[in-house]
Amino acid sequence: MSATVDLLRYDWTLTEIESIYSLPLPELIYRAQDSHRAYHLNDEIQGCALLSIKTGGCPEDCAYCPQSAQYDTDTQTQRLMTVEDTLAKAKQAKQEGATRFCMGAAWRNAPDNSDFSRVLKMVKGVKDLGMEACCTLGMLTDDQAQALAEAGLTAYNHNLDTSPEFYGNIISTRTYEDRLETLERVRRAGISVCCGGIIGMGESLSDRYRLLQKLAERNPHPESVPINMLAKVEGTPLANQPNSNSFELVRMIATARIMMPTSMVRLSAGRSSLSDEAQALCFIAGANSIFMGDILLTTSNPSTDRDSVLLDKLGIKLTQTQPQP
Ligand code: SAM
Ligand code: DTB
Ligand code: SF4
Repeated sequence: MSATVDLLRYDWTLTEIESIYSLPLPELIYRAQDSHRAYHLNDEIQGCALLSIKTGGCPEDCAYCPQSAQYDTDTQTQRLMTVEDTLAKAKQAKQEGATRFCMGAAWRNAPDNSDFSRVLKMVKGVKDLGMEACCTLGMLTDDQAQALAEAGLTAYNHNLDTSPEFYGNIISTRTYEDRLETLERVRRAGISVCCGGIIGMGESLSDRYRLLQKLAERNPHPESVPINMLAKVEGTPLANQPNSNSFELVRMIATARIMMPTSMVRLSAGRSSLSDEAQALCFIAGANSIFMGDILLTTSNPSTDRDSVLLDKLGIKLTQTQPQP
């Protein structure tokens, strides 16, 4: 372990976080690299695939989300996919180099009916392919978390999205506390936690520091921290937000990397609006995972071909083996 990487910390103060985030960029990158190299390979990132298994018609009002039934977007509502179609997508993703398969459903909470049993079958099937299986289905009960664990689920994605203070500007239909409870249930069931947030929703710098503080105060840290840049979608209340600048994303990633050095930091939504150079900076700042494939859940993402050209140019390869989550 590098001398400058101390034991993991859960008590970062806002002043400390601010002073890291606002370092001169070369110094910030230097420190992020130091943390990154202590726990991760520098020439490898994980390829993940994302599939929307149930699309649109969601009763929640998350202001960023094209799948909320409360906004008039172009998203076509689709019922839960079949196990067979889902596993065909997972196989294809594996062939394209993904080692983790994430299934997203536009639900307020996971249902207690045959749809949930179907999701359990999907999880088992993905694991049988030798891939990590991740789900994001909204809020969970203890029993549902336990059932997902028994089906072999590797990780559950449930984001804090932003600071507790800004949260109410973005979502009114469920509370920050609800989210923390689901995260607790996931942890108690022994499933690894994937939890991150979004930048570019009109939040202040302090809101970003608070988000990072709330993520890093969790003990253990979330094993996986997706950092999303808002994908602006026509019809959502955030459609006309100004573009965030890619250096802010780089700073967010680097700060997350320094505060949670052992976690996977995932460069998630927003990649299609980044230049090759900005993506390279994100990897140098400690991002070690991307979503592969033309679409995320409903919005666009760079093609696998474009990604492989970029990774070749950077001398970075996709992880071949299943890393620990
Ligand atoms: N309905 C479930 C839930 O919200 O927990 C799961 C799916 S939801 C789409 C998963 C996450 O995707 C959200 O918490 C949010 O962080 C992210 N997300 C959704 N729409 C986004 C957008 N337009 N831009 C960036 N991130 C987005
Ligand atoms: C996460 O933090 N980002 C992914 C994953 N978790 C589920 C979702 C991004 C969604 C972007 C908007 C869309 O494509 O609909
Ligand atoms: Fe529904 Fe999830 Fe979209 Fe919120 S983010 S509206 S809960 S699908």
